[in-house]
Amino acid sequence: MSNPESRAFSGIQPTADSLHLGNYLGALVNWVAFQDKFECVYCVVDLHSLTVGPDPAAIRERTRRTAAQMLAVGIDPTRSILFVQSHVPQHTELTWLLNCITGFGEASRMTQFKDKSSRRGSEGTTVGLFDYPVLMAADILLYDAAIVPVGEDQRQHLELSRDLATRLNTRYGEGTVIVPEPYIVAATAKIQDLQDPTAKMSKSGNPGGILELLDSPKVLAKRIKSAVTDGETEIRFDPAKKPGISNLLTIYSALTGRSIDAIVQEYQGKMYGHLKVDLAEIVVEAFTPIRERTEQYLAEPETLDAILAEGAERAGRIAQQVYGRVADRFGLLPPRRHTTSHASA
Ligand code: ATP
Ligand code: LTN
Repeated sequence: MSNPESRAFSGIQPTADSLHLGNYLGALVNWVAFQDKFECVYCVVDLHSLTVGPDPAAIRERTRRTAAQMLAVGIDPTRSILFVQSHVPQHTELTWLLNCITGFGEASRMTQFKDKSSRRGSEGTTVGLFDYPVLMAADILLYDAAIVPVGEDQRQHLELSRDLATRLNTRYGEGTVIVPEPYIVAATAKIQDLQDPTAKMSKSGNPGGILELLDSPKVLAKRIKSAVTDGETEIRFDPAKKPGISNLLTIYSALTGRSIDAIVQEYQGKMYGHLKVDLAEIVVEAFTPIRERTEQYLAEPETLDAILAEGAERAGRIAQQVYGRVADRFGLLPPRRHTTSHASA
């Protein structure tokens, strides 16, 4: 493998049938661009999704669908490694080692855990949910990743990964693992819910408020046309006072590469409806090829599974080596290959 100093790692949970515009602009677009600069490792983190407990058929289906959409947006399996987390057993093995150096209090301070566990109550909260950020740290450290592109919501988890990496290097010697740097995508990539533009567009949000990559053109157009705006008529970028229109302008700008100022200029004196019709066309144009490519991959599950198998093999080679190094420093006796057979002697 080439220079690990320039390796990037990121992961996405297979928790929905379709990814949405927020995932696309906030994560995937960057992941695709990263391929020109780094050696990239991208993972469908199915083990993480078990913490929300979907049914087995759904998780299997969504794992394939998520991978298919990653390929469809331009993750190139000849340049990057694309694989499924549970196919590489070292993720859970390294998690155990990291568990043993993670403070209980430290893990208890994770805000995502606090939010989710307070909603579920202590009986509904699993040890898996508590351990989620440690598994995430294992994902990253296992590939000697130097850079991790994630959304703002993952900043605290990344900080824990860095703390654990530093602790490993202090306790077990420099070079045990690489301390990863987060790459938090710019604020403009934060996409809001179309029905409630003060909340982020989210899988678990309002179904009418999200634009899914796999939605039909008709549904996409309908959702944009019914996006919540405001009682004024002026098209202007002002996220505090005009969150709905500002969100539509952000989407327009991100998908066309044009500046918000130029777009505002163009729509001066025009009605909201006009902006929405044009934006619907832009979104449909951007999503249609992605939907079609995804459908092709899903129609050929053997091809998709072969790509994931190759990805797991390549990922496994790195993971095995890094895990071996860390386990050795922890003092675990390395397993030796069995050469002479005592059993048959
Ligand atoms: P949920 O909110 O249901 O937990 P999600 O829709 O936020 O799920 P994740 O799987 O948590 O999706 O996120 C995958 C990636 O997409 C992350 O890097 C996250 O930061 C990014 N992302 C998710 N929603 C948005 C959004 N509205 N705008 C920008 N980026 C987003
Ligand atoms: N927690 C992340 C998904 C995730 C991840 C990772 C991201 C799991 N492991 C490793 C970056 C690196 C999320 O919910 N977006």
